[in-house]
Amino acid sequence: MADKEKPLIAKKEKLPTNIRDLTICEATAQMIERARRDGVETTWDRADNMKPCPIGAQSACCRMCSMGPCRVAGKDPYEKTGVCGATIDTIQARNFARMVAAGSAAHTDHGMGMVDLFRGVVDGKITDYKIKDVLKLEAVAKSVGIETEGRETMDVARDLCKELERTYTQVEGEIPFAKRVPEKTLEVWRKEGIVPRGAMREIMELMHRSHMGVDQDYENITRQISRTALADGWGGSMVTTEISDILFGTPTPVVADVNMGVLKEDQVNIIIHGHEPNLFESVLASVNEPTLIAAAKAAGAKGINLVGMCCSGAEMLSRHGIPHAGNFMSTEAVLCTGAIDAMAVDLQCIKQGLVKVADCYGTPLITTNSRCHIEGATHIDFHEHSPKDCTDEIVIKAITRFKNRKAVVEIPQIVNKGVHGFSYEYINYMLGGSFRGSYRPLNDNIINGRIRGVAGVVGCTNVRMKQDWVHVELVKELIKNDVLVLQTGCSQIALAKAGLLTPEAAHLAGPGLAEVCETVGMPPVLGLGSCVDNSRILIAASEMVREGGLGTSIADLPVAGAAPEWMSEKAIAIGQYFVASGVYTVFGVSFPVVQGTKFQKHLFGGLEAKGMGKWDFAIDPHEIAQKMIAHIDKKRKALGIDKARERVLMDMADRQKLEVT
Ligand code: NFS
Ligand code: SF4
Repeated sequence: MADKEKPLIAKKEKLPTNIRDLTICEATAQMIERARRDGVETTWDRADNMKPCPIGAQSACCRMCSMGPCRVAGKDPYEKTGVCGATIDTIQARNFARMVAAGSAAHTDHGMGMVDLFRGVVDGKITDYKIKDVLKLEAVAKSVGIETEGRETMDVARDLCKELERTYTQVEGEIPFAKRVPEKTLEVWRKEGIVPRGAMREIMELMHRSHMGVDQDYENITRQISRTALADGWGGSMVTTEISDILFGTPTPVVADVNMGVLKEDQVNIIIHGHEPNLFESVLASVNEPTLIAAAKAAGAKGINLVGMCCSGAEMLSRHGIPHAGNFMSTEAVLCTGAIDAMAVDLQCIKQGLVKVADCYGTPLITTNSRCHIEGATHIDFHEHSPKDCTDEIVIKAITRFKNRKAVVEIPQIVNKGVHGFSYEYINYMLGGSFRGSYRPLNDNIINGRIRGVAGVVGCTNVRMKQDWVHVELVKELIKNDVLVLQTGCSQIALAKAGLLTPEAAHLAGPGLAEVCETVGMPPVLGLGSCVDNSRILIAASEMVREGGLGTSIADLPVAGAAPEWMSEKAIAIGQYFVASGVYTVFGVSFPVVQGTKFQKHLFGGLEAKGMGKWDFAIDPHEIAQKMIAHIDKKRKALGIDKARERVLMDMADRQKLEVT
């Protein structure tokens, strides 16, 4: 019998009617207003007409075979089983498994593409990209045991490429970056039998085991769920980040503009939205082609304005300071400015609804990746061997649209400056100084209590939540309580728009964190890049363990994670690899389990008992903050570094004060 507790879903059948209740992003609100005026349908309209299925939201249905689909929801989910006899726990675990498999496959396939690119560069078959960061190449090579002393860069690169390929294709043994995992954490994984062999193998096995009539023990299924997720976090995603840094440069802090005001009425505006930096890097080269700049000028434009959105946008923002127009929930809205002369997408998080909106405003929507065609969009295939064939054409299409612009242009004049590009390496340097780069000062500040702990606040924005609001409220409360916040993905953009990625935002932090920020000159909220760059958080956590004084495994650290507005399967994969790595992780919106079932309890506590982290769930940002801070304090106590300190609750006056900043 399950506990009779409220289901883990936000009760929102109808969306609020007031646009200001849909989003706190002023530019997006202005564009929703315009879409309504223009009779253009957006996600918000569709969400209003689509009540989320309460059975699906709780993962209480199975459609793994044609004796079903079977629904086992009800007052007591143990009263009924599927036709084959599958229990609620088996059904939920299998559904969760498939989400993790899909999410991990997304990051891992992206990563494998990066290995293909790296191999092409190393073999000299791809000439449009080069190794840009030799220091990073050597550091990564050393971290997996490759000799670098006195060797040619290309020789090291060749060995590294071969070694990293194992992350994907190896069938036996441990993935290369298992070497980076703190020993105690690795011990837990070995005991559980969840050290990933190779990502392809783990994803395949997880798909197999979640097939009808195979693994029907939720605990055993969870083992393979963890193994697969770890193959993503410490494998697919981490390799993606490392190779991207090697080829395109490791980010260092850069001042950049975010929000729709980065669009320019008198320029050719090109938006790149998606996840693969190789496309974006090539478009960057194309927009700097003198012939194309001349063509834009001949068409009457002052220049070409390249702007990013979503994750590859977050990467380009971090690496090169390329302006960013907004996160996932703003991709349709930005088209409503009428100012976009081309939107090129690669893959992941691309709403099919973009086609119609782009059409309404006469914007060419261009797909570029063979994995992602969209009916009604123009497809121009992108190849690393001749990338400019595709990207030059995108620019030409944009110039043509600029020349024939018919849509009335309305650009919300909002720009938020911030500092982005805090890689793991830079945090090392920033805190330790160039001569003794280390995490010692971070650990010391945590031990002496100036910094209470570290939180990763990441992930999507979701139409079922007031866009950006949960992220912003949560982060404000965390920093006010001296918790240093690391960010990636759409969440980072939400906070950038709220002005928190600036050193000046230190005045919103508690006294201890503010002091550290002011001494170092850093913001209290550090932007690390895209979602695959969550691997930078894993590396930072490992380094905190290695530096000493904060326990012996990641599970000992006073750290916590959250994805308060998550929507994609990738987010579930990320959450699971953080949990399996030892991190307490809180998700919002809804959680795909029935409250009170054995599987839910296993995720929300059983794994912690085995030395890993645990999942938790809350919708309200202040409740999420409270849970994260309580966990951080619990860990501080266990480490014996808890000083009597009160949790600061934001009162109304505080909140109003924050709202105007
Ligand atoms: Ni992450 Fe990036 Fe954004 Fe969510 Fe989608 S863009 S990979 S999944 S929505 S943060
Ligand atoms: Fe129903 Fe079992 Fe088939 Fe799932 S696998 S649909 S529970 S009969």
